[in-house]
Amino acid sequence: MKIIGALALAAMAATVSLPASAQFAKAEDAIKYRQGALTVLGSHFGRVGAMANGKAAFDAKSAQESAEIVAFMAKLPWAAFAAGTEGGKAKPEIWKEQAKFQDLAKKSEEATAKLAEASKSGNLDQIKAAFGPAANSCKSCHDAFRNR
Ligand code: ASC
Repeated sequence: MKIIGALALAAMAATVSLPASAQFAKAEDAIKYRQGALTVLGSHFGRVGAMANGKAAFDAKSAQESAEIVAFMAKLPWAAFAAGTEGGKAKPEIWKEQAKFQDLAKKSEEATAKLAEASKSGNLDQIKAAFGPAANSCKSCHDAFRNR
């Protein structure tokens, strides 16, 4: 029930406003949290992507549901890359190039918010148009900051 766990963490994150450093007792907890959030994000992004790329039948309601989950989840991982939480697939560059990392994180939030907005139209072409930039925002951060 990894997804339920991640959603429970997400719900907690939405109501807790402590500084990131105080949210996780151990680096391992932060790593689990950000991987959980990104796993849920990736799963739902994949569902929208399958429709955008014609690999799954378009279902406007389910596309919107997933796109809104993606946009919400995209707000969560970044606070879990606090100082002292190096590890997982994260490259050490994250902690050396904070401005660049935060900028890419913000771009992902913005691009996924636009995808969620587009999904409300129920129009596949609008979803397709917003999906590409969102995918690119994931990719630029992975290329710079994620180990394979
Ligand atoms: C996905 C996924 C990513 C991004 C990225 C886009 O579906 O899991 O990490 O898209 O591959 O290029």
